[in-house]
Amino acid sequence: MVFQLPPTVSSDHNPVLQPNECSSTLFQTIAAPASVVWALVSDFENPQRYKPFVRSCRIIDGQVNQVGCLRRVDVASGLPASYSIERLEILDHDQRIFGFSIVSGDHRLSNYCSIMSLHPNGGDETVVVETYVIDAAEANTKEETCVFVDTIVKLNLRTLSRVAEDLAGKAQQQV
Ligand code: A8S
Repeated sequence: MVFQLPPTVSSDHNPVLQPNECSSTLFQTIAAPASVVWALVSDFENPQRYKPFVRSCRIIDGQVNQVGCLRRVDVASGLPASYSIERLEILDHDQRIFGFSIVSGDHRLSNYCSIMSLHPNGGDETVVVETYVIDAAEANTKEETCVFVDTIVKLNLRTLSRVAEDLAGKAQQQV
């Protein structure tokens, strides 16, 4: 069955782009209830729960999980960057929409912002949709920038799927 994006979030995943920006939308189906996936995604202070490159994270400004708060994310060695400062932009528990932007760091990603929405898909399955927008990196084409970011986001989504499915499996065993 083809997944249909609900009209309420359709504009979030179809951004209007400036000439220097590029964007991509990725989908991940997860065999776990949306509540389990949302608990992981909405925990702004703990991206390391499902982002394998994140080594540690802490809130450096504002109140945890309040829109506008900032986190400092330290990433694993071997990457072309060591840290990133990120702002919580959207946290909608009713519609299960989460958005953040990257405001600084020692990486080359400029004006990155991402929005994720979760969609129960019958049974205990969830479809996660993530759309990001970013400026084409200096000295790179839009395609090169998107290939780099797609690789990271796909890995995050696959890990999210595995962690959520593990949690859901464990939850079932306890019943
Ligand atoms: C996310 C998405 C991205 C994270 C990128 C694109 C990053 O954490 C990594 C390597 C970099 O070069 C940039 O959802 C940065 O986290 C893994 C440090 C920001």
